[in-house]
Amino acid sequence: MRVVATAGHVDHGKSSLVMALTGTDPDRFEEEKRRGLTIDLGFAHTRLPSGAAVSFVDVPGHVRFLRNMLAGVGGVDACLFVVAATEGWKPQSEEHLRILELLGLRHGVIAMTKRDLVDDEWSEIAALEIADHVEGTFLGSAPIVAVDSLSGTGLDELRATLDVLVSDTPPSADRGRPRLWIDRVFAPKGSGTVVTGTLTGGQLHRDDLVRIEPGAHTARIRSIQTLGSSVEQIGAGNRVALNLNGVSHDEIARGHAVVSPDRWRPTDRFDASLDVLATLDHDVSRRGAYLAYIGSRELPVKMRVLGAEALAPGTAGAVRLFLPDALPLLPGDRYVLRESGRDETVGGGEVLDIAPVTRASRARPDRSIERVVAERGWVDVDELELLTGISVDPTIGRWVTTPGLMAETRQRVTAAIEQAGELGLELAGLDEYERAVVETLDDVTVEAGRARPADVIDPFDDHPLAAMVLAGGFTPELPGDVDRLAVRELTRRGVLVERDKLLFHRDTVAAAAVVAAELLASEPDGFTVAQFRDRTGASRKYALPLIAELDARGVTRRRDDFRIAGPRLPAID
Ligand SMILES: Nc1nc2c(ncn2[C@@H]2O[C@H](COP(=O)(O)OP(=O)(O)OP(=O)(O)O)[C@@H](O)[C@H]2O)c(=O)[nH]1
Ligand SMILES: [Mg+2]
Repeated sequence: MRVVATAGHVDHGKSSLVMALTGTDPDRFEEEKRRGLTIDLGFAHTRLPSGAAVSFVDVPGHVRFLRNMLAGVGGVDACLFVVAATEGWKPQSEEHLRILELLGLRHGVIAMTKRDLVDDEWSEIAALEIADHVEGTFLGSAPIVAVDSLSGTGLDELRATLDVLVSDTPPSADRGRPRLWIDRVFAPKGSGTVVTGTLTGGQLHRDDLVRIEPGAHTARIRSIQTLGSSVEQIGAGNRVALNLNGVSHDEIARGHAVVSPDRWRPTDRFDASLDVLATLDHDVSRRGAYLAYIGSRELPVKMRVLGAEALAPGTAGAVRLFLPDALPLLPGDRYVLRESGRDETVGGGEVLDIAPVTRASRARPDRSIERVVAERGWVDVDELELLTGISVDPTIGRWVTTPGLMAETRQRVTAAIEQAGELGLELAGLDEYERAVVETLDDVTVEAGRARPADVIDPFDDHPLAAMVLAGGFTPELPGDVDRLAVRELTRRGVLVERDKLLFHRDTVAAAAVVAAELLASEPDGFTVAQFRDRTGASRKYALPLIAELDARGVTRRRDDFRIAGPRLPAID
């Protein structure tokens, strides 16, 4: 499906045309019908001659309801631009076109309505005039179809033109990151909360858990409707109604967004490009009360121009916007900026950085991932994806960094390890990314939580005490004046194991585990301490602590007076 928004000056026939094309009157409210004026968004859908489905979002043309128009056009794929042949190009024809351009819209057709009210010559002139106004914009080569929505003249041609538009407009991209900007909220009696909107970015399924921002409300999708029928799942680029469980209709409103949980990082500030409209008669600076329009949301923002005091009409620059609450945004999202005092559209642009870390005086935002990484030094890959919407391969471990920083960190860590010498460098004292770097160093050995140069032999590896304990096998004897410091270091490294005031070498414990496995091979129901003792030749004094160590390691488990296999029992051939 493609979602197409109407656009154009008040009374030029947008709603009448949607009605003529779909059979549905998009003016939903009694007041709209009575006054013949669209106030809020309307929705209708139809199938084109090719069978392709198209959904219309019908917007109001009156300047007083511009905010509703703005709420309707975020997320649409294309536009049906309406100009009445009788009146020609008018202020909101111009403003709507500017807004659609600022939102990055690329596709559309032009309907010249009220063809029946003018003669042929006027019609020709009116069409030329429209072509003049759209020249150089995304509608520059759009077909202009003359119609009379009341009698139906020209509608077949318009339908055929819409079919071409639909096939020329790429489907809304699926980035595995669904987001639905809510444009309506209902609370039908006895059945949860229903929200509608244009789904972009990914799919939603019945029973999915979703989050609603701002506020991080969690809800479950009870059912999904599109084109008037229920579906199990729905993809990007569709008009969708969701029935939600777990969130009350008074907690959410137009402008909130339904998103997949944990795939978004809501933010209350972002850096963005700002294209200032050439028609503005003053510079744009931080002074002024601004409203930003993003998705279906209108919100008051504070603004800072980056790298300049002000931006002149017709120029482009960068700004930092501060929002009153946190929205799920990504680089590439478009916004429109209006000044509420003067009630005029100032410009708009593209979100560049949803979590700026550089001071505003020095920030030079763009969409490059390299900049995001360079500004942070080391970034977790998942974090980077939340920040940019793009998944990249980690440089090392689960970290992304710049080649320069990688080389510098390798150098620094290598130097620290060399300096630590024989005892080694304690890894617990390093940052997580530094530990990841240690693992890539060739001439470094890591043992018992310490890293040391590979050519340095661990003085504790063949410590005389360890050798003595090992030589004692299952019945190690120790001198009375044992070096406690050495014992502590050797047990900390796992070379020796201390139990019931006895010391065993780790190789002896491993041998005991093999004995246990052998015993269990012939006694699958379990073996006794006596059997273990006979097999190892160790007295109870040694056998009991050894078995206790095996139990503690999960090699064996105790059941009554027997030992049975534990999860870590070694395999024997
Ligand atoms: N004769 C004639 N009248 C038309 C045509 N299209 C619309 N009208 C009339 O023009 C008036 C305005 O039409 P709407 O469809 O409400 O205009 P709109 O653009 O939706 O207006 P807003 O939504 O308020 O901006 C109505 O009285 C329509 O009957 C047309 O093609 N021919
Ligand atoms: Mg209307």
